[in-house]
Amino acid sequence: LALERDLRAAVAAMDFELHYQPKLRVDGGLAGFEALLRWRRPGHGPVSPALFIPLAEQTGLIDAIGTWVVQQACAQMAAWRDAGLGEVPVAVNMSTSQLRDPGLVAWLAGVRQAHGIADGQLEMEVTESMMMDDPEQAILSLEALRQQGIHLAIDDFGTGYSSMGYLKRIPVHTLKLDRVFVAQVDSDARDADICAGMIALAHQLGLDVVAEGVETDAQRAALAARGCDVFQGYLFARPLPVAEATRYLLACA
Ligand code: G
Ligand code: G
Ligand code: MN
Ligand code: NA
Repeated sequence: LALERDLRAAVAAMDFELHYQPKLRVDGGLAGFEALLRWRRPGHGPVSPALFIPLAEQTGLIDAIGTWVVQQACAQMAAWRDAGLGEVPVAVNMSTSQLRDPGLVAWLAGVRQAHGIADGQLEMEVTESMMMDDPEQAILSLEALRQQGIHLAIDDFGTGYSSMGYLKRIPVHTLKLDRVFVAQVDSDARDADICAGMIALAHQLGLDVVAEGVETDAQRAALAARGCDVFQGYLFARPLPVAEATRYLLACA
């Protein structure tokens, strides 16, 4: 396939970029960035990771991509720190095959050490469905990551298949409320109740809650009223190229 051929070429040249989307606390302070992969396919323009990540997973290209993403994110955190912009937490998205790699924990410790990344500063987002393939193995992997100082979040929370029984055993710090619940939190009483319930549940379990896809101030206010800790979405900023993310940090300082 032409798409696969072009993706292989992009991986060979590591012709990708990370964009950084801010996450803000209730008080407006920066909680960190989510790193999101971007690929400009020659002759076609930007291709959504929602399209090429599944292809990368099928073809095994994801391992090289995932390695690059972590190294790139850590190098950027170090660059911001060295520029006097502070230690900014960065979250990367993980694929199932990365989580299954028995060498992941040791490799990550090496990358963090090489860039001097402190405990808790590198975050990893995993989805519920990733964990449900093999929950026992996933719980062990996540526990090892957590013990190594990686901050863990469940992405797209509420859209997967995880049972409440696993939730109490999954060693994560943060739940990210999927944007399907956020979209009408200010206008649909059931969505508002679902968000309130998920936030209360997370807090009961000692987890922070990040709302994804916050696009309006009414959504932000409705979530804040229900105790949401952190907000991410176009209301604040789109995923930003490095230069813009750096300007964003300078404006925060
Ligand atoms: O940025 P965008 O909304 O287009 O991302 C679409 C999907 O691609 C999201 O589900 C996001 O989690 C995923 N994604 C973005 N960057 C990465 C990445 O570096 N690795 C993996 N595995 N998924 C990513
Ligand atoms: O699955 P994951 O949460 O990693 O996906 C994040 C995706 O959501 C990114 O592709 C990002 O571009 C997108 N995104 C971020 N903020 C918003 C928003 O406010 N609205 C919408 N529709 N998408 C968003
Ligand atoms: Mn994510
Ligand atoms: Na999500």
